[in-house]
Amino acid sequence: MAILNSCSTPSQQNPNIVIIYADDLGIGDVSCYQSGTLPTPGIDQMAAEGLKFTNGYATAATCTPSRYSLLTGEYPWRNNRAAVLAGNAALLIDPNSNTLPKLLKDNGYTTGAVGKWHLGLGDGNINWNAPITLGANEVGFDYSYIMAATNDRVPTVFVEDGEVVNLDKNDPILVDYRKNFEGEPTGKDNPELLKVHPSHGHDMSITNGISRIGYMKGGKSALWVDENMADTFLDKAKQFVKQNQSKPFFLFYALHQPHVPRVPHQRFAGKSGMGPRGDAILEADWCVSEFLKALDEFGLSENTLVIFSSDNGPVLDDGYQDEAKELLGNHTPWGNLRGGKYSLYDAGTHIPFITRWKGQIKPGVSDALISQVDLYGSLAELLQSENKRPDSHSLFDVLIGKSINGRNHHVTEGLQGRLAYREGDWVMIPPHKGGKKISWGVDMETGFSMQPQLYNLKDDPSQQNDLAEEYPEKVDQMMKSFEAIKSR
Ligand code: NG6
Ligand code: CA
Repeated sequence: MAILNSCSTPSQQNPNIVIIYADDLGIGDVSCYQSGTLPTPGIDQMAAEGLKFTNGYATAATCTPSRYSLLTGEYPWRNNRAAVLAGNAALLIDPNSNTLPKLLKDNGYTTGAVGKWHLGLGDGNINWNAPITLGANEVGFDYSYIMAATNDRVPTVFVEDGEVVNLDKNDPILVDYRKNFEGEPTGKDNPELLKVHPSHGHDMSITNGISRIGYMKGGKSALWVDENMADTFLDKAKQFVKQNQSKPFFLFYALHQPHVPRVPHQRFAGKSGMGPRGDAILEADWCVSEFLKALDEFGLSENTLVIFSSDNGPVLDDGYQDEAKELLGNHTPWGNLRGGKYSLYDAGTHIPFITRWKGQIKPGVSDALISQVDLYGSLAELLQSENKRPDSHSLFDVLIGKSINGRNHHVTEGLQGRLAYREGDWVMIPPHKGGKKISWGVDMETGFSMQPQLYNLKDDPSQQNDLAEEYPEKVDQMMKSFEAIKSR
């Protein structure tokens, strides 16, 4: 792989790798993809200095499966446990499997994970009051500072290298996803204790005036304050870079915004005019900008490949009354695409995807089809290591803008493991049983239909014209290719 400048010497170290990964951020939420409504100057600047992909994909329209793919290079539906996990679910990634952080570690990188995890911890019977021996560190991260699951799930604590941060051993944490602990308040029974109210679900244990999914008791000194979460993760991310700046490092910096509950710091509250969802995006954008500033200050921007993306598409009401829909105005988080989080339509997985490596990536736009599942194979290519993951294509030249030959097909996952298949500009959604709209409070199309659907994204990015009846041979051909990939 010829990635070195003519002035580089062969002994130059490999670039640092940083993945900044937003949570539920839509392609239309980023102003370099769709300008005019919500300004994201930090992400825009990264795009202006790097490569903006117009066909970048997550593998799934929900979090856990997308993260699984990104960190393993394997499609999530090959692992039947890769679904949205509870906060007490066991570690999803097999510690003996090939992972992106292990690949980098094996090639001399120091590896770190900061932010949202949502890939399970422990063996399914986790004791939060003892060192957790199955987690981020066991799948290849030398350092981890993570939220246990999601910001709307208990336990509402951070875990650093397998230990709950600030835990008082005399106030142990108990977690249960089926029943409450006697005498503990819940959002359902004690709405008077809430500052943010649920719209659906999210009415169980209360932390920081916000009820969550799941029940917990204890751990008072360890509970997070949502308003400070962005600052905490940013500090930890910067610290990791500072401490490891003299050797190659890999950082997975997983932002928690704009996933619910959207509770940004006071500095951002009310700033977007779109309510907490817009404010949380401004905060996320600020985090990106501050992080990139830190890279500059450490003199690392010319030696660091930064990849920015989101785990799935956008959603408005995802379970809290935060006026995301009411205050949206003309803003369209899904851009001109159909669907969003949970959906098999394009906006479920067609997300912002930007790479920046100053001095190496020529600023521009790439229309190449690329998926987060390709990061494993592409970085293996950079490191001249074997790509041990057949789902992951080796697209390093595409990632850095030296080639526009991306993948020509991609499988995406919606709700309940249901899949869609893209090939070139075509998307074929096989027949799936189930309602056309999500059955709980989220206003979102599932993409399910008993008939196969066929769309041409080039002519019809909004997926308004189902061409399946007009092109039955195309449906057949795509169904065969899709089945072949699935059974590989
Ligand atoms: C759903 C939650 C939603 C969100 C999602 C996972 C309810 C009613 N809804 O079950 O709020 O947490 O799971 O989001 O509980 S993800 O981005 O982590 O996949
Ligand atoms: Ca998500």
